[in-house]
Amino acid sequence: MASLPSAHRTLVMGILNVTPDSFSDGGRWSSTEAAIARGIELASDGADIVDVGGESTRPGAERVEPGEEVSRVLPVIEALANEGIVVSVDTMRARTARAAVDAGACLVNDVSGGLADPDMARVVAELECDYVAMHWRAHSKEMNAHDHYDDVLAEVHHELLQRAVTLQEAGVAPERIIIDPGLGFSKAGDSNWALLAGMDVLRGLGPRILIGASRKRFLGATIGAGDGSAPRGADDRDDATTAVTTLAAFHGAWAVRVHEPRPARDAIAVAAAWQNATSTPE
Ligand code: PMM
Repeated sequence: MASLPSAHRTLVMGILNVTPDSFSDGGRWSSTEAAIARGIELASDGADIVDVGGESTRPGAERVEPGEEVSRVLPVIEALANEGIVVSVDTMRARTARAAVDAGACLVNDVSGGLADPDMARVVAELECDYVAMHWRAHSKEMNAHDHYDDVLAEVHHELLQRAVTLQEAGVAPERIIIDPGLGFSKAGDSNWALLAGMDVLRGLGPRILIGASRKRFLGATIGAGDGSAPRGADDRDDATTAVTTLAAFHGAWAVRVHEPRPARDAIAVAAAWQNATSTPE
């Protein structure tokens, strides 16, 4: 199995949705050939990891049949892994995770943090692979009904801690777990900013934090609404995404999950240069 690159800087996870209906790139890479070509392009644009998903998680999305999910992602994962590309699988299903790791994926990215499939924790423990535990409360159809918090940072921290404990009880090694606050998943507008600002608190759960802000709605609301204008559409949120990447890298994120790796790599280089100059004055 390929392994994750070492993290001497914030890593870039490139998004590859092999779906007809994801919110920003749905349908663009839904054929196997187009998806493989895009995966190779993501890697040559600077993605350290290519994250292959076969099920849309946009709010309101219907679930895809397990067999359909596997047939979307497996040939793509196999082809990219054969090219020497480091691949993760974006799935909530233990069976898909196992098939993906057998096909060459080295990281399971589970937006449900193990809540959607009771077999996930055990299977990940058996596979001995790295695992992203994202904060999640409900499937896409109901997620917006679960976005109330009295103290979003404290509650997300608490719920992620519960996930980490359950995963470890099932045998997942603590150093395998990557924590993700789940921006946009049962989170309305400002809750996302509170979680980004609280990254240091979340790091108490584990040293590796993954941030997935790319093109998300809360960015569109922030950059569009400031002057009273309408929120920006998903196709006009890349500069805001890059701004988040810069700040996330500056604050020590392990990785960012993005649609466009090139500006992310530039942002990470800038943040690192700033940080190095700050910590080692001449
Ligand atoms: N967001 C989406 C899908 N998968 N995985 C992780 N770990 N973190 C995220 O924030 C995340 C994810 C939804 O975004 P997309 O439709 O652009 O992939």
